[in-house]
Amino acid sequence: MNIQRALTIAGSAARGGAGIQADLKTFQEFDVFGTTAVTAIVARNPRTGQGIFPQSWDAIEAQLVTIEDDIGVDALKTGMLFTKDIIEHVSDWIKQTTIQNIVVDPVMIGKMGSALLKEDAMDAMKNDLIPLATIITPNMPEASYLLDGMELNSVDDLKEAARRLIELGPKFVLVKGGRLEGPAIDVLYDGKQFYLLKAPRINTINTNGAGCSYSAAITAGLAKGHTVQDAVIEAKKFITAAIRHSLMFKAGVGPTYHAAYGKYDETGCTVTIEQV
Ligand code: PXL
Repeated sequence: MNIQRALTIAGSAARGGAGIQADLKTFQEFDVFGTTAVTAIVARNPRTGQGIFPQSWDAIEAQLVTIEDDIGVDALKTGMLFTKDIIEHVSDWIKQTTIQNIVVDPVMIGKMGSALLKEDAMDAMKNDLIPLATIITPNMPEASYLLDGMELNSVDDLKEAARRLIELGPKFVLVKGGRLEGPAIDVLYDGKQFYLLKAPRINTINTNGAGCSYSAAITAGLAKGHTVQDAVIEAKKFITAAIRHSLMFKAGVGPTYHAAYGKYDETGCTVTIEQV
């Protein structure tokens, strides 16, 4: 059987809705074989305090080498990398591979409030990792941090942020407008052309892991050889269904439901993509 392979280099989110766990569940939904390099273990709740346990570079490298030698990689994504040291090592590792499809989700703060990137790691994110990316997928706070505090309040601001972020060197920028009011609009930019992706807004607070899952869905599409535009449209439909059917268990911000698209949400949603 011929199946494409997607690697996630990210943190383990014990609650199951974000991080590595979200990525693997998403890869499975897209019929892509998922592999993982865990950068840190995150288990944060009111009783565990910060609850972040970074892994040594030796441990991360061992995972990457095993995956590279034994399985192979058609596309990879990065999620929580946490430290400058990990970002620098991961960037160096990517450079010595021939992997072409690289999704960088510049994870900074989790919806459960965890600081998932150290402050002194921002320069390495901007200068070492982002230039290697096929696409970066910041949400509004992340775009703002990457752009020295630029304020984002409108779709025009998302476009301006994308214009500035493309200067860092990725091939595509997807700035996600989830925090605006009205429909859920994301801006995709390739340095020449803007595409607006529009989906209905779903009113729920249970969106833990939505960004991880969205970027994992894009990674799966790229692994299958889809264009970036096609991968992003499909991923937007997937994440909209996952948010529409999001879950609430005992406490905290609930996770999105990765199995929703196409199973419990037959029609998905209408995502329009408009060249502007
Ligand atoms: O959703 C951001 C995120 C990324 N990675 C890990 C996380 C979270 C949020 O909870 O735990 C490991």
